[in-house]
Amino acid sequence: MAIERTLSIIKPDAVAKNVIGDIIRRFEENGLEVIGTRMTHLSAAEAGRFYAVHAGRPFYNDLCAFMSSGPVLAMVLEGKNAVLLNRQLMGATNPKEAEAGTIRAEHADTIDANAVHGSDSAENAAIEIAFFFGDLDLHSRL
Ligand code: IDP
Ligand code: MG
Repeated sequence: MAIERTLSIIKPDAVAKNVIGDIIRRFEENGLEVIGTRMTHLSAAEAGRFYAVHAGRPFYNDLCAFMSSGPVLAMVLEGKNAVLLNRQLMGATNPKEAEAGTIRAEHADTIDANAVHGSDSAENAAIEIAFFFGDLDLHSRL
């Protein structure tokens, strides 16, 4: 299994619920290391650029409005198989379909307010990490 990096975002709903610590604990307990963090409040335009891959989808405007509705915590996770492992810990996009014990099953209310973002491939992870972080912001302990 390759060592990978992936981007995680704790979305505005989970920040508002004060469950940042619970979410990061799940990453750490499953062998992922947090190598960079940044709390920010995206503008709608910034959220639109981050989710440009979804431009034109029916939920795009609501997604951009939601992602800019409050502060988020972006972080880079590093570890074995980090992209897929993070997706497994997150659970399905729709929390109603998320496996019990996953972050979305525990903390998400709706498909819009679904607690976390996670990169879906190593290629997209590199693009998404560069959206929030520069090389000097990342501190690998490998
Ligand atoms: P993901 O976050 O699990 O990778 P994506 O398909 O990449 O899911 O969609 C990005 C985000 O857009 C989702 O997390 C969710 O908040 C929102 N979204 C996706 N599909 C729908 C939908 O059918 N209705 C409303 N929002 C959606
Ligand atoms: Mg996605």
